[in-house]
Amino acid sequence: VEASIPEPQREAWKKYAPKPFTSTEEFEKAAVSHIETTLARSLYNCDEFAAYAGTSLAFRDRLVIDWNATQQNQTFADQKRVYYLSLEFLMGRALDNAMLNVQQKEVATKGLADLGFRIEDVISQEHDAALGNGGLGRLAACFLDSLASLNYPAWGYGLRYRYGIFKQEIIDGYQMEVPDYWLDFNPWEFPRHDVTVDIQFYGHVNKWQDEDGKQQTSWEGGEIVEAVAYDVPVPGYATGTTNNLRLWGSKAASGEFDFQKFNRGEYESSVADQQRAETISAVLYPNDNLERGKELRLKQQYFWCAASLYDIVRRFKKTKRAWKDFPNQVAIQLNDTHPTLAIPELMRILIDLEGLEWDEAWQITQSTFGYTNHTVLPEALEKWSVPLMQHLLPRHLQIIFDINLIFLQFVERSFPKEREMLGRVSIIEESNPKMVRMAYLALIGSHKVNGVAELHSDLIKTTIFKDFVKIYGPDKFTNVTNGITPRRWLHQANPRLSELIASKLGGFDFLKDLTMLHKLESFVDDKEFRKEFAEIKYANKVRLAKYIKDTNGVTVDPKALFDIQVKRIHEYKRQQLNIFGVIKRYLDIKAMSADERKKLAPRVNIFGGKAAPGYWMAKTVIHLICEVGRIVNADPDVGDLLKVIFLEDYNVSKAEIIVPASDISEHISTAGTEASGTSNMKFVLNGGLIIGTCDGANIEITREVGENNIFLFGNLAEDVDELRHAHLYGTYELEPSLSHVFDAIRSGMFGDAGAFSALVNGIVDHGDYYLVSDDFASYCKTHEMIDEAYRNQEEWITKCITSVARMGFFSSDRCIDEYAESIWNVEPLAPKQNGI
Ligand code: GPQ
Repeated sequence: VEASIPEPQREAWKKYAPKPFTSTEEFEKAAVSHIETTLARSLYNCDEFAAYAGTSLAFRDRLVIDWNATQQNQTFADQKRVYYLSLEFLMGRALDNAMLNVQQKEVATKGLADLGFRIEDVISQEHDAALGNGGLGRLAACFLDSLASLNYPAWGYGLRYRYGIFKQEIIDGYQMEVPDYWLDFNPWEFPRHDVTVDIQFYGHVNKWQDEDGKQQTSWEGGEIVEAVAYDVPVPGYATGTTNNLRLWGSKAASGEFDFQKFNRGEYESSVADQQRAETISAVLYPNDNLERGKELRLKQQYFWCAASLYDIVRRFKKTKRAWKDFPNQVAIQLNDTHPTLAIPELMRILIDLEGLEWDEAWQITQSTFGYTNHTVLPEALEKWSVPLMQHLLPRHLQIIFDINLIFLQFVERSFPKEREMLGRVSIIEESNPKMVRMAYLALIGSHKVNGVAELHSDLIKTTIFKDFVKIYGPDKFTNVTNGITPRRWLHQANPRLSELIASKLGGFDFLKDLTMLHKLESFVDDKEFRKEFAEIKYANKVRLAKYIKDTNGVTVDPKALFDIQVKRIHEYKRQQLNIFGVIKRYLDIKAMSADERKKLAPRVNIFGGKAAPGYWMAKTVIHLICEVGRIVNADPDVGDLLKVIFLEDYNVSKAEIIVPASDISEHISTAGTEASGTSNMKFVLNGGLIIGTCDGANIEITREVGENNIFLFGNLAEDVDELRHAHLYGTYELEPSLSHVFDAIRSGMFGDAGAFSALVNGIVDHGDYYLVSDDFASYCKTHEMIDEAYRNQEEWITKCITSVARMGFFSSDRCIDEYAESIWNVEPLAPKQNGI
C-alpha cells in the first residue's frame, strides 16, 4: 500500500500509462524502438534474432499491460482463485502464441515484412521453454491457456529450471543428451527480486508448553535457501485476461551467515554455498512415468511447495479474512503427487505458525486441495524414504505420521473386522527402509481425486485406490478427461485449416467453443471444401517432407501415407511394436515380385521422442529404429515404398510441424497403461486418423468420432492380467510372424544383433510384459486395413473431415470448466478492459 502513487499524482500517471499498439505502423515503431534502445542494435546490425527480440519485446509490452490490469482486477474482485501446482510446464514457444492470442499476428506479419523479415523465420528464432517431460507438462501448459482464455482467476506455480529437458542428438544411431540452457535471452519472464521466500531444510523440532499450557511446536535450525519469483505472463485468447505463471528460482539466502563467512575470509566456501543453493532449481529431472527417489528431487519439491504456499497464504492474509474462509478463497490443484508436500506444509503453517487446532487445520487443508493422478504404473508412483524425510523435513514427517495415525484410527473404527486393510492403506509402507507413499497422502489430504480419462479413472478405483473407495465412498473420485488447447494445436500449428474452418463457420468463434466444429459435418460432401481440406493436408506433408530432407537428408514422397509415432520412448507405449511391424513390412516387400510391389501403397514411418537417459531398453528401441532406417532407406528394392525416419529432439515446436502432417498416427500402448494420451487428440483435430488400442482417451475418441473412423486393435485392459499370468506360467507361443521378424534381427540384418538381444529376449524369454506378441498379428492386420482404406482417397477424406467435426469434446476449455465446476468451485471473472 505504501508503494502506491498518492491520489493527486495519479492523473499524471494515467495520462502517460502505456497503450498497446493497434496498427502496423505502431507495431513497427515499438519493435524498432526496442531493437535500437533496449537491445542497442541498429539498422546495420539487425539479424533475425534481433528481429525476434524486438518483436517479442513489443508484444511483451502489450501482454504486460493486460497482465497488470488482470492482476489488479482480480485483486479488487477478491473472489476465489485457483492455483495450479505443477513441477512441469511444457510451454514451447511464446511469441507466435502471444501474437495469435491478442489477435495481432497479421499486424506483425506486415510490419516485419516492411522491415525486411519473414515472420516464420523470426518466430523460429525462439528457444522452446521446455520445462517438462511429456504429456503431464504439456497438459499443464494447455490448462494455463484455457484458464486465461476462459477468464478464470488462476495462477500457475512451478520451478524455474536453468536447464529444461535435455536436447536429444542422434549420433551414429544412438541418443546423446546435451544440456538445454535456455535462459540466455528470455524476454517472457520478469524477475521479482523483491518477491522472495526463505525456505528451510534439515534442522530439528522443538516441542514445549506455553504459559497457557498449550502444546507448541517449532522447526529450528538447519539451512535456509532463498526462493526468488520469476513471473511469466499467460495471455488468454481474444480476452483481456492475462494470468500469471510464477516460477521459483533458488539462490543462497542473503543473510548474516555468508556475510560472516565472507568477512572471515572464507570466500571460496561462501561461493560454494551459493552454488549449492542454486543447484536446487538447476535442472528438470528427465524421467517420464518413472520416479527414482533422489534427495535433490525431494528438495526441489519442498522448495517449490513451501515458496508457493507462503505466497498464497500471504495473499490470503492481506484480505484479513478468518482462516475458515481459506477454502472459499483458495483452490489448489496438485498435478500428480509431485506437490504433495504442500499438504503437510499447509498443516504446519496453520498449526505451528498460526496456532490453529489440528481438526480445524485439517478441515481447511482437505477442502483446499484436489489431486490429479496421471498413471497406474507402479514404477511411477512416488515413494520417499522415511529416513531421508526425517533428515530433510523433520517436522513434516511428524505431521505425516499424525495424519496417518488419525486416518488409520478412522479406518479401524469403520472396518473393525478388516485389520489387514490397515497395512495396505497406511501412508507408511512397512518396508526397509520405511517409505512414505505420496499418492495415499495426496488422496487423504484432498477433497477430490481425479483420473484423466474415463478408463483410467475407473482403473484407479479398482487397482491402486481400491481400498480408499471403500473407505471414503465413490464420490471422492471423479473423472476429468484431458483436453488440448485448440489455439496452439489448431490455429497456431495449422493456420490454413483454421482459416478454412472459419470460412465455413462464419469466423473464429469455434476456437473458444470447439463443439461448434460439428457444423463441419454438413460440408462433408461439399466438393470445394473437400478439395481444400485435402490440399491443406498435402501442403503440411510437403512442409514436413522438406523438414525431413533438411534434418535427416532423406527424400520422402509427400504422396505416401505418413505414419507417425511421436511421444516419449517407453516400453508401455510400445514403439517396439511399431518398429517390428515396419520390419515385417520390409521383409514382405523384399519377398514380393516387382508386379506385386507396384500394387503397394507407399509409406513413410516417422518416429520421434526422447528416452530417459538411464532407460536402456528405451535407448535400444531408438537404436533399432535408426538402424532399420539406415538399411531400409538405402535399399533399392524398396525405393519409395517404405521410408523409416527418426526425427531428432522431438519437442513442442517440432510437434507443431509434425502433427498437422500425419495421415495415421500411432497410440498403441498396452491396454490399461496409458492414462489418457493427449497427442491422439491433436492428430485427429488436425485431420489425421489414428491406429490405437482400447486405452486411455482413445476409447472416448472412438465414442465421439465413431468406430468407422478409427483403427482399433489388440487385447482389452480387462484381459491383460490373465495374459501376463499365462505367459509366465502357461504354455507360451510366440506369434509366428513376429518370430520371423526376430530371426531377421538376429541374422544381423540391422547391424550388430547383440545390441538388440535384451529387447528380443524380453519378449521371447521374459514374459512379454507389454503383450507385444499377443497384439502383433492384430496390429499388422489393422495396418493392412489402413493401406486398403487409404487407397480410397474419397472415403479417407470423408473419415478425416467427419472426425475433425466430432472433436469438440477434447478442448482443454471443456476440461477446465469441469474442474472449475466439480472440484474448484471457482467462477470466471470478466476482464475490466477487454483486450479487443
Ligand atoms: N504422464 Cl505419471 C506423463 O507425461 N508423465 C508422468 O510422469 C506421468 C504421466 C502422462 C500420461 O502418461 C498420459 O497418458 C497423460 O495423457 C498425461 O500424463 C496427461 O494426463
